[in-house]
Amino acid sequence: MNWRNVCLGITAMALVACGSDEEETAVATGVEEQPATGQVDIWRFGLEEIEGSVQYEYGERFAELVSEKTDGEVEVRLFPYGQLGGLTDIYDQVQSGAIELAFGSGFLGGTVPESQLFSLNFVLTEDELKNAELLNDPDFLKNPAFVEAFNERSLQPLAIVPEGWQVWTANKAIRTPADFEGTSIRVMDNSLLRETYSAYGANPTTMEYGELFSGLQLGQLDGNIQPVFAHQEMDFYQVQDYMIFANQAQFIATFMANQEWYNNLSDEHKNVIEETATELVPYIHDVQTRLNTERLDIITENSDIELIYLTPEERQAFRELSLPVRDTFVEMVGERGQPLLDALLEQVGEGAQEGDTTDTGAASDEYPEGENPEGMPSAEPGTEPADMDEAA
Ligand code: 6CS
Repeated sequence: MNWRNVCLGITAMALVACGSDEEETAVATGVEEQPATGQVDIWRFGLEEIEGSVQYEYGERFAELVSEKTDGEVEVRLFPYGQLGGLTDIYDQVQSGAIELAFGSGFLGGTVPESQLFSLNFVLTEDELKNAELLNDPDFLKNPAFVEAFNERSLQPLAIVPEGWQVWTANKAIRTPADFEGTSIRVMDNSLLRETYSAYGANPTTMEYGELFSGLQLGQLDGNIQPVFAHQEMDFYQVQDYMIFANQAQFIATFMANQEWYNNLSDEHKNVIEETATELVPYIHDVQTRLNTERLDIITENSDIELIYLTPEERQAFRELSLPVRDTFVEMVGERGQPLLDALLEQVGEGAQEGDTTDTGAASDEYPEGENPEGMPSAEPGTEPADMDEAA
C-alpha cells in the first residue's frame, strides 16, 4: 500500500472502506485455519502505521500466533493507519469498543495523559532490548498507577513496544540547542513533547501523521522526529537535508485493548494474549532493529541526506535542558505522575539519570566521541557514521 493513498477523516463510528463499494478495509492476516466449532471470533486491531511498519509486523505476528494458539477460533484483523481515520479516531474507536485492540503512542497523550511518560527524553538506557524488557516487566506494566491510568479511559494496557530511536530531521544541521532556534519542528500531539522541544529552543508544531509529508514539502515545518523506518516509508526524508541521531528517546507505543471487552474475555483468551505479547517482546525488538537498519540504507542510497551523530558533549547539552521537563510531567499528569516516573526510573536503574552508567548502561555519555553508539542505525553497520568528523 502506498501511504499517500491512505484516506483520513472517516467517521469514527464507521468501519467502512476507503476504497470503492463494500471493499474490506482490514488486511487479511493469512489465517486460514477453520475452528472445530465453525465459529470465528474477530478481533479488530487498529494500527497507527501503514503496512510494512513495525506496528504492522507486530500485528501480523500477533494474528498468526493468536490463530495458532486458539486453533483458528480467533481471527485478528488489522486496520493500518488511515483506514479508521486519523490517530485520535483510532483511540476513540478502541475506547468505545468499535474495535477491540489498538496501538497508542505520542498522540495518546490527550486521551491518557500519563502515557506521556514515554515522551520524556534521556530516561531510558542505551540498550534497546533492555528497554523493551524493563518496560514489559510486570513490575512496570502491571504497576497499579499505569493500569489505572488506562482503565480510567476504558482501556487495558497489554504491552509496550519500543520501535527504535527517535531521529531528528531538518533542513539545517542541528548540533546544539541554539541550532534549534527558530526551527519549527513537528511533534506528536502531546504537551510533554511541546515542553521538551520548547526547552531545546525549537518551535514545536503539531500535525497529523498523514499530513506531515505535505507540511514538510510545503515548508510549513522545518523539521521532524521519527524512527528511521518511518522517515523512509512515509517519504519524509525526501524533503529533508539532515538526519540527526541524538539517542534522546525511543519511539514507544502501547498495545492496548478496550477494557470492557478485555474483562469479558475468557481466562483462556486472556492467557493467549498475555503469552503472545510476552513472546513478541524479543521478536519485535529484532524486527525494529532490522527495519531501522535496512531503511537507513535505503535512505542513504536514494538521497544526499547528511547523517549527524551527536557527540556525548553535544547530547549532554540537550539532556540538561530535558531534566526540568520531568517535573513538568509530574505537575501535568496529577497524582499518578510521580509514582509512574519513580517506577520507570527504578526499572531503568538507580543513578541512571545522574549520568552514572557504570552499572545500568543507561542513556548517558557511554560511547566514545566519534563512535556510533550501539543500537544507533549506521549507514554501513559496524562502521563509523558517514560524517562523524563533522559532528565532532
Ligand atoms: O509521528 C507520528 O505521528 C507517528 N509516527 C510513528 C512512527 N508511528 C505512529 C505515530 O503516530
